[in-house]
Amino acid sequence: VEVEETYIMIKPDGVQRGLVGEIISRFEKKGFKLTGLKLFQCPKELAQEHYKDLQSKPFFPKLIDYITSGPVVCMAWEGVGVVASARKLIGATNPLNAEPGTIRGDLAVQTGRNVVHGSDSPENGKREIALWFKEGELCEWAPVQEPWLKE
Ligand code: YYY
Ligand code: MG
Repeated sequence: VEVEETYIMIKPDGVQRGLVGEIISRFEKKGFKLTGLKLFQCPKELAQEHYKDLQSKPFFPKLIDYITSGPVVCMAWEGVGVVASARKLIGATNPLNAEPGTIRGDLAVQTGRNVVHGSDSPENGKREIALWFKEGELCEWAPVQEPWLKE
């Protein structure tokens, strides 16, 4: 498994419910590297571009209203196998099917209020980070804990 990048976003319900610290800490404690972080009010056009693969779904308009209903927390995370691992930490799309111990399993009840987004492939990780972050908003840095995370 390679070093990958993933785009993680705390959705407006996660921000409104005061879950920002709790959600960030799950990725931080796991040992992934944070390379980008901001609070952001997302314009409609960006939400539509982000979810363009779901354009034809009946829930698309509702999804766009939800994502643009308040500030979101945009994050870029880096690490070995981070894309699939972050999806595991997040849990199933429908929080009622998400395992206890996952973010959605522990903190949410409805698909339309599932508190967090995670990229579904390394390609989409790169695409989404480029979409949500500008040049200069990402940091390349070496965490001091690195030798204690990698053999
Ligand atoms: O990647 P993930 O967020 O787990 O699910 P997707 O199938 O990519 O759908 C994106 C987003 O759309 C989901 O997090 C909530 C919303 N949604 C919905 O409101 N109703 C559905 N039946 C399916 C998805
Ligand atoms: Mg998805």
